Amino acid sequence: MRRCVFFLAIALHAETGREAWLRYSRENPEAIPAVLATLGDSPVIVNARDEILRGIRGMAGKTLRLESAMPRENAIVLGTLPAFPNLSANLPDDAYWLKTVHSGNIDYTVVTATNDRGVLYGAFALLRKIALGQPVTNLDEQQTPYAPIRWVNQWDRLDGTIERGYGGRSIFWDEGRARGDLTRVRDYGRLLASLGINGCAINNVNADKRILSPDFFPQIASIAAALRPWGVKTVISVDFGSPKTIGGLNTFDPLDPLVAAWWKTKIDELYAAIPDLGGVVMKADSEGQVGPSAYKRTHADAANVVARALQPHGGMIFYRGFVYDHHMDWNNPKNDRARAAYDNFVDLDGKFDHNVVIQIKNGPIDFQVREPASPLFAALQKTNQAIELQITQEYMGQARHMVFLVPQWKETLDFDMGPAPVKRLVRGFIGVANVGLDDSWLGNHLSQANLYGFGRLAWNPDLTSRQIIDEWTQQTFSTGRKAVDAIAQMQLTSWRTYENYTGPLGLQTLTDIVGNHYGVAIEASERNGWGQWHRADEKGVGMDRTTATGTGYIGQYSPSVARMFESVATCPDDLLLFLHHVPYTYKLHSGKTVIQYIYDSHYEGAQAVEDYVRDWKSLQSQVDEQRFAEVSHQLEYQAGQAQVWRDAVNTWFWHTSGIADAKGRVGNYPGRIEAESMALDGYTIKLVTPWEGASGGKAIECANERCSASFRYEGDPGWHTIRVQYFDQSAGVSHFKLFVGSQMVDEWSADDRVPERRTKVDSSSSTRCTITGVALRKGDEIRIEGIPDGAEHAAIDYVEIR
Ligand code: GCW
Repeated sequence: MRRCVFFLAIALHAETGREAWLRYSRENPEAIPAVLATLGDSPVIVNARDEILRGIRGMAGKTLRLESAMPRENAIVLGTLPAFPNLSANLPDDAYWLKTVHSGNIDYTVVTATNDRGVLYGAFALLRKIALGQPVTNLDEQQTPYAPIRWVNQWDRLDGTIERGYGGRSIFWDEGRARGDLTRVRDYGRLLASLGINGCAINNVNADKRILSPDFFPQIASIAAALRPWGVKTVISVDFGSPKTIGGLNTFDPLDPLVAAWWKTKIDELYAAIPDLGGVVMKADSEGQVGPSAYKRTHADAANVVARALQPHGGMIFYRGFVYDHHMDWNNPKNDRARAAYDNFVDLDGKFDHNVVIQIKNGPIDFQVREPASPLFAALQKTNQAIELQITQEYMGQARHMVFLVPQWKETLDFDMGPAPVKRLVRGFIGVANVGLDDSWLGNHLSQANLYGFGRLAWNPDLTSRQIIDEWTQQTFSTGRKAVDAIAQMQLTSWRTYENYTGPLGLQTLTDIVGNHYGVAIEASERNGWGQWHRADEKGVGMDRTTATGTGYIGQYSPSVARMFESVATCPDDLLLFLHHVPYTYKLHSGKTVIQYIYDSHYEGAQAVEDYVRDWKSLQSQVDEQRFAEVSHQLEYQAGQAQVWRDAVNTWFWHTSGIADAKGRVGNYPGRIEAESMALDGYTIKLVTPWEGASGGKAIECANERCSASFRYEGDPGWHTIRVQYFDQSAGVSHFKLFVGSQMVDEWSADDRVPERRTKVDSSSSTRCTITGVALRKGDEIRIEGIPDGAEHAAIDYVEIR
């Protein structure tokens, strides 16, 4: 049975996406020597050798001859610096040097570094050059990674599920144990190494206490063994309450000598099993995780007790700055979650041991579509800090929406905090990656660009977004100009587009923050303790975070930044409602009112996604068949979702503000026929909550074996497109048939893979089927038949005819 996807024939061969940007498919690279010599035999160097072998075979169709000494002919030569007595350089760890060495009439392409990992990075860099069509004959290039710490975090649970993971189940864990088959972990190590990422936390920061029980140590060791040959250090997340929960002590007070001794013994045992463990990540006193507040101790006390146990082994602790109270009193206008990280940590500056790194999310709330840079970055001056960026798209469309995050990350990294831009204040880059077993790793081929971009930025944050996306496209899809330009245009505008149809002007992602963080639910953030408030009411909108009349959050920035944010005259429009409460009629710098901007941006955003569908379709001949079809499906779905968001947000603000759209679009949908207004046979009308999640606040549901809904077509005769907006929950696979008169023109199943907890009839499950080229005459009867399955009741929102 067909899914509702347009599927076009004739295309290039199929690819699954599993090779990501390491497909090595370019043809006819320039002259390549016939020999690959490897001076050294560590597992990391051997991987570097095998990668070059594989890459050249893929790109040139040639199998290099392997040698283990300097040959007397042109060759690629791999090894650390001591293997080349005539070469000297002062390279920090992980840096590499690509150098063409002429010796008589022989040319050696030398890939060297101080450490093995640097050689591996150099090998990937050489292959990237070839893949990008850059010259490799006269090389002299040294590259040093910007940040020494370039890690990813996985929020994988030991049962194999992933918190906020959209690419399938865990590659590390299954049913409470490390997987026996760690092939995908090795493949992941390879992807990470190709970007220069050197550490990976393998379990959720909401840590399962069992990870520190002895029977897990061999399991962690098996994962570490899979990552090690790629130069990726294994890291684990640990629970601060462990001394009590698994240690059997009656306390986890960090200042209790018994607790300190427990951590020391435990960490010693851990290092006995995994001698090169990178360290640990800790989330304490946050979202239900226990922490030092239980004993009125500080975060420095908590971090340092573990740091001291790690110190003899060279391990580090990444202590998360994401600490806030999620039971805050909503009625107190001075309360503000955005203040929390700074308020919790600023007085502790200088009190952390040298192997503690405070891991700080880019913004003060939680990976929203737009936030200012966290004020904590400038506040900590005597403390190591790392920036935490979220690759997995939790609030950013959960990989069902294309949102390329590099432009967002760069905006934060480049933001001048007063003392310096954020990127100069951090020595580590942490990306919450959450890849899974799906071939696409992240749930969407286009989302792979975020993992790629994270790694490239951690290596060099001065790369431009355009450079990054072009590199990525050329390696991942095609080197053709048309594809490169079209994909750049799509990806580079995708963040703004997503912001436009979700929450512009600093409103944050107007999503269901107490539920799945996916669908639209504008009031979900209000009247609760979670503190993601936007305080929209009938008079105005926005959080007053000024020092003059608001929560004082703006005062956490250095004077120059605070001055800019405090005054509405100088506050950037993009952050206006994050920092100020204004009436809907307030005029932005463009002269447009806030309310009209909300309306316009939502129409622009939804239209932009329709354009992406069109632009992607134009690439059919440039991209392999499978990925072309999968991305087509994803974008078509996204276009439907963008319209749901557009209508929900706009109607909500129209009802709340009482101010109509000056362009007359909101509440007026030409060609739309609400399901609840159709002639229903078996179907019953259902009120949808929140009401803005369905057009007209209502849908129809079928409680029988089959139901139908029909209406007469009253428009102009001719060829038309019919869009059926229906609900695809995860509870079953309903079936739909569309008839014009007595003729069935299409049928499809509601079997799209929807992420967990899309169980209700609401905006999260809302989706559409587009049927093009239908001939209609005035008076035609259009009928949809719905056949429910299990708990899924073939619900329908509306039909739109264009
Ligand atoms: O964004 C929130 C997520 C939680 C996550 C938490 C965190 C792992 O909704 O799922 O928990 O952030 O970063 O700790």
